[in-house]
Amino acid sequence: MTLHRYIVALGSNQRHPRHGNPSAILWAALHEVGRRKCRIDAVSPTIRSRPIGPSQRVYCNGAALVSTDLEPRALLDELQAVETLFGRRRQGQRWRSRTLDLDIVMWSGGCWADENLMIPHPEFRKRDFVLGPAARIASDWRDPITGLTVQQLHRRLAKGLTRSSPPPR
Ligand code: A4P
Ligand code: MG
Repeated sequence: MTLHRYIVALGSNQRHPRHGNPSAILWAALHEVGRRKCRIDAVSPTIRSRPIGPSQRVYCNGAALVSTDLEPRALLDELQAVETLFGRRRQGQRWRSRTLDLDIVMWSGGCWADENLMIPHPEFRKRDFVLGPAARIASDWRDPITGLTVQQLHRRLAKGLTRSSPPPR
């Protein structure tokens, strides 16, 4: 049995009737992930970020380091089950408001690509709301595509060397 390590990005921009505001949702969701064959090794502080895409509501974002023997597809199934448990509806517009989004950013196995899953997450290098939190817990992880560390990617984005969105007002 091999133990794999993952960076998981968390996002929410909608209240949940029981768990409350987006920040509380992220913490409750991590607790739930931790009950599903996953160990939560580190959690970043959460941040508020301006929405990318059609939704108008500010997001709460964070990142976690997860250890598990689950392969990427099996972990994605668990993460999507947690999203559903937290009231996420998948039908309709892409990037609509959501109570919970759990994305796999990177894993210790390098690259993964099939019809349902791509690792590293194809957008993560452009997203301050992913790189900022990830840099707090996994700064020296190396992107297998560019060869740059999370911290280097974050600095490049901050210097405007990668296309990004502005921080929230
Ligand atoms: N999928 C492929 N690769 C991955 C991966 N590495 N991790 C597939 C997770 N899922 C992956 O995702 C659609 C499909 O992507 C999944 O079924 C899976 O098979 P989804 O979560 O169902 O739908 P989505 O989230 O609306 O689409 P997508 O493309 O994942 O959107 P993103 O990239 O998650 O962006 N603005 C701010 N400030 N903060 C945010 O967190 N998030 C989004 C959503 C838009 N704007 C945002 C934020
Ligand atoms: Mg997603």
